Amino acid sequence: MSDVNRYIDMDAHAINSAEYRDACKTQLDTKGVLQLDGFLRPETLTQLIAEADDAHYGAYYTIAKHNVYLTKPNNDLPQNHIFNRQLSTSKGCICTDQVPEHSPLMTIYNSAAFQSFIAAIVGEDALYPYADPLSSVNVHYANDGQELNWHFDNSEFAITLLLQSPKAGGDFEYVKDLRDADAGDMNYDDVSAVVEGRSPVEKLHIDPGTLVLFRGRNSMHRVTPIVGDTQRILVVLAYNSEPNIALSETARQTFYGRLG
Ligand SMILES: O=C(O)CCC(=O)C(=O)O
Ligand SMILES: [Fe+2]
Repeated sequence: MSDVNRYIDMDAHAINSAEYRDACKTQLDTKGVLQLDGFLRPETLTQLIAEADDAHYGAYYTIAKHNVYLTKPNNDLPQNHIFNRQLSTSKGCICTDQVPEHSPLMTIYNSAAFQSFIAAIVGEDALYPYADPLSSVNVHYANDGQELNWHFDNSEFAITLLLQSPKAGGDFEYVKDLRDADAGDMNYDDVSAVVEGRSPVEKLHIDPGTLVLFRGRNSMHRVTPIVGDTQRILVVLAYNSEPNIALSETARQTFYGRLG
């Protein structure tokens, strides 16, 4: 059994099969999200939760104010314009250099089979890790009352692995293709309607062990406030389509509280 097959349930998820890759790509393209239930084997999940619990003492917690576009305010627009509306996000995070070297997370992240599977689905020739020591593999922790507010990601796509669900709340909600970043279309009206709760959104029902891949650059998303004393724990695996790219110093300082 290959190393990665020890951790990923490759009977249920034939990541090396062209047919399976096609089906996953179709799901991502039509729904904006690919959800693979039971991606991690149960033993892997148990091990990863234990590792995440052990590393939690070193988590960096932030409360950030941001607009949905994750940009600076524009003083030419009114303060109450959706572009300038400040939302609040709070969570804790550990970085790649705090994940144990022999963790299944690193094996999965560095696996040629896994990278080739993801590249095929998102339509890239190859994927590369971040050049800085922090940004490739992150573990997020969210406690009672904490939430990840509405936003569009800077990166084209994101991969998450849910390790632990809270008792209630902590739901991933999204609206597919709400803007067109490349065309410069911010879609203020529809974005306002979603943020103000006037427009329907999609909600994912995810159990621990599930892989989610989504195109967050144009699909606005959030995680609703956690309810209860069980932490939501989630892994984010991040790649670039070019080698030697580091996350910006501003972003590292904001999200991780350090540069390296
Ligand atoms: O916590 C999640 O499920 C989503 C994470 C996310 O949107 C992000 O890190 O930008
Ligand atoms: Fe996001």
